[in-house]
Amino acid sequence: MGETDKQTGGEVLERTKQETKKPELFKVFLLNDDYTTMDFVIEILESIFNKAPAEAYRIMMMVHTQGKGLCGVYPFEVAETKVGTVVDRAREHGFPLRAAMEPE
Ligand code: TYC
Repeated sequence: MGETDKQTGGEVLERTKQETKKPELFKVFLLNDDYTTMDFVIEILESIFNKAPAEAYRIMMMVHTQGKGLCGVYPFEVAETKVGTVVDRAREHGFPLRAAMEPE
């Protein structure tokens, strides 16, 4: 029986917990490597992270020069799916590109 379903003699108990929880958000990063092409990373940023070309280029160069770059902030399942899609797409093309997620 859930927190909101407890009853006493026909009366519903007062709710003590917040009814809806805010989704926990996760940052998704791309990580640098020496083999993935810059064009492929830009394509990933445009197609998976919905970035405009100039922003995709900026993020790609951030990863290339700083080691990692923020691609977006998403609820857990969305972040997890994007990381998986990046890795699947990269492996299909023979690139070692990696993505990571961490709590916001
Ligand atoms: N360092 C790569 C190169 O010189 C380019 C690159 C950028 C790779 C971003 C991965 O996430 C990455 N070809």
